[in-house]
Amino acid sequence: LAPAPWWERGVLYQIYPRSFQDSDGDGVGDLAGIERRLDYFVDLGVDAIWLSPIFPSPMADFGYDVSDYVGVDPLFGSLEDFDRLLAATHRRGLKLLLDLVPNHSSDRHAWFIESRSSRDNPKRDWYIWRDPGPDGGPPNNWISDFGGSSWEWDETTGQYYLHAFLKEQPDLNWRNPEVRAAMLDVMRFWFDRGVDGFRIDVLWHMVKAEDLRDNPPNPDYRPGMGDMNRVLQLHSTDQPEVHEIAAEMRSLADQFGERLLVGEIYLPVERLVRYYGVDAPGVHLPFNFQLIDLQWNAAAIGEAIQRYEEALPAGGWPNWVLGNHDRPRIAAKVGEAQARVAAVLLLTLRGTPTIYYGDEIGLADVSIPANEVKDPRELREPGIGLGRDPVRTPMGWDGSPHAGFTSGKPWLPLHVDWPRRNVEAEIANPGSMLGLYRALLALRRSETALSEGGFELVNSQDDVLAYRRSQGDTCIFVALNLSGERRAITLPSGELLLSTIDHGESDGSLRPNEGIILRMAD
Ligand code: TEU
Repeated sequence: LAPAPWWERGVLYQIYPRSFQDSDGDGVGDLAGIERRLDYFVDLGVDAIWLSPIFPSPMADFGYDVSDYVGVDPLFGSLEDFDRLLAATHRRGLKLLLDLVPNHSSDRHAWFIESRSSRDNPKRDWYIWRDPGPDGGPPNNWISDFGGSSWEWDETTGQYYLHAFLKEQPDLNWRNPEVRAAMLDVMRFWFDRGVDGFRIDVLWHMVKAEDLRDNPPNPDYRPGMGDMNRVLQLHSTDQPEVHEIAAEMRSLADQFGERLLVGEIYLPVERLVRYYGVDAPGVHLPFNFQLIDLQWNAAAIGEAIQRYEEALPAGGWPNWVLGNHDRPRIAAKVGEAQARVAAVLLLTLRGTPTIYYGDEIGLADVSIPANEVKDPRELREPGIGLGRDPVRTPMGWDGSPHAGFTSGKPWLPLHVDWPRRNVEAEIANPGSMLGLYRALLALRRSETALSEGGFELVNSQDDVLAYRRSQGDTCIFVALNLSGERRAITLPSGELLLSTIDHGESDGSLRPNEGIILRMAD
């Protein structure tokens, strides 16, 4: 049997580069800063780092608006800095993934500047241009993820262009073969440099229904849900042809050996798993956001795990994640004590886990004073909780000013408890969140049943999630109390390997917010 590829055994770690480590005092993290922290990942025990976009960008959406796909924004460094970071990453046996944003470019990208210059420009059809609808307004009722119509009127050429996100992020026309070829060249450029793979931004958005017909209204829409939810994104996303693109990207990646493609896809599981490949292999890991989206409840999570495992196609490898730069942090969602249980869940389920930077020190959402808000999403629809700044605040490293993140003024405020919630302080305290993550990652490495073994759900009732992970003669038992109260449970006999709380004498029950891992006696 061939050994499993690195990304099946490994653990991914997402870095939001603006907020990880600054090296030049401008208050914004950069590549040289990340390079300085590489040993942190080795000590933590993760296998790969994924960088949110580092390409040149006007930063209307903090790098998810790319104006040059084959460079590095000066804010983060240079291409030379990147090569140095990549080499240093590889020297430590770590992998590095970039965040490709192929659905849309910046409106300042040379392609779009050409495209909007005239109706007969050769790049006109690289983006999605349409005449006004019958009433003289936008061509259809599609709504941007950041609120308002998805269409922006362009005075010069008298047409509208489509943007699923900000108007500064025009959607590329992936039905145009030149666009496909250009973006595959971009991937080739980075693969040639040695990048180990990509997280692909909004993969499910990349192809739209050819006739651009209206989306149906959302029957569950209530004011306060965010403007984008007024209609269902039925015709603007998840079109059959998107799988051809995923397959093209995959076949390119495969030419470079063991490179990884992770697709960002927010869809129900049955549609999500199609991104493993329909007629040909698709992405290796269609991101599984269920732990982010679901209610934190043993029955719901147990059912979701089962459904997901059953829905996986042959050879499809699962993956799990608790948070990212768009969604509330796990510690904010379930509280700090329960976030420890969540960490055990993430790192003991079957599948590749992704850790969002800062979750391992127990960072929660940081409230941002109104006059310091940076996220365009919050600025467009203020006050309904869509803002993402709270989950993008600087990492806390030590007790020095600004927690060692920067010598200047951090671009977003630090969490208030940084003097004790920081890497240095938590390393000194094995009972800390970081201590727990390190113990879990070490255990996952030594007990291969946890990374490679089979999965069997044992219980998901009465707030307790329990399951077995087994490989050969080894059987690991995981029991998680998802409530803040004591819960009775029949524990198998075996050796206790880990508990989320300092374990006293076991009385055969789980204490409030307790998660345990034991190796079953044979
Ligand atoms: O996010 C895509 C995206 O659609 C999410 O905002 C999603 O709608 C939401 O979390 C689901 O409830 C990606 C990036 O991660 C995000 O930062 C960018 O702003 C966006 O694409 C545009 O590139």
